[in-house]
Amino acid sequence: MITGITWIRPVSSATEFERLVSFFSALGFAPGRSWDQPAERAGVASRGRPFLAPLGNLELIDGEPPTMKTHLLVEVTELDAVHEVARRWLKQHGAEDRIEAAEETHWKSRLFTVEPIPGFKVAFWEWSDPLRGKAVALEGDLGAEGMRFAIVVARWNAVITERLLSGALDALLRSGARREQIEIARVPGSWEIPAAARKLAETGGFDAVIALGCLLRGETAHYEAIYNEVARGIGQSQQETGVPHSFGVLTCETLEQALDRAGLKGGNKGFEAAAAAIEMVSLARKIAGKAPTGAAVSA
Ligand code: DLZ
Repeated sequence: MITGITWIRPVSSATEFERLVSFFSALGFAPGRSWDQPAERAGVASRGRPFLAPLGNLELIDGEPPTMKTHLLVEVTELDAVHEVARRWLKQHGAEDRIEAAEETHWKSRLFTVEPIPGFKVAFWEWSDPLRGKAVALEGDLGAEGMRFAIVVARWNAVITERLLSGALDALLRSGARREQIEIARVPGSWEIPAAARKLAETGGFDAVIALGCLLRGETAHYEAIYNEVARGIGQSQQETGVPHSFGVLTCETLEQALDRAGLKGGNKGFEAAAAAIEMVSLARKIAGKAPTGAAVSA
């Protein structure tokens, strides 16, 4: 039984590797289970960073139309938003000229090609027919231009929470938020997050609140009680203020597990929480835009 396809893309240097990891992360690919093989085991050190997509397929092509000369073809929704993220990434890496404008194809879709590193072309495309290939659903985008965020970060286990904060800022700034539109509030521990989150939400000055903390079971008396209360408090603040709150409070058995989720093997949950916040603000705005005249939907 065939269960999946993995397209292996060897790279020629560590720099190229880091660049591609950065590029695909910026584009919003979900990270898979990464691996690092020490030299002692296989004679040469190696590492892998998989990126996941909901669907994959192998397509053999005869005749090779020009658009198929790329090395990787990625189907997306919101092509223009993806183009903008890719363009910004290239600008940051001094390679603005390695992206093409999106163009119509002969197969009822739009497509653009980008070259994150010389010689490696990736094409992103979307169906032109709005109902084809797209989820028939309201969905938030990942563009954060013009959005205002409050981040509440606990000082307890700062070695973890500072990493979550860096991840969250990275996600917001890379998605187009401006630093002056991000307020950071520090609280002693996770227990204090809900109260601060609520105060910030109630000011009306923020489109979303991002909660970052870290509870370690082994080191936290009444771990379950604290965790439940923190989760409940953040949820309650979200429901009662109507301001989206994203949940970036790690609950781990050990410090090692927490480190994995704060930027090592398990991605960065601060980054993910910030991305969720952006998406929810965008979704709220779309829902507000759909409301019939006179209906009260607050974004
Ligand atoms: C007291 C405490 C303990 C034991 N463990 C943690 C933890 O793992 N993570 C965390 O964010 N905070 C912890 N705290 C502190 C409480 O959240 C709170 O700040 C204090 O009890 C003061 O109210």
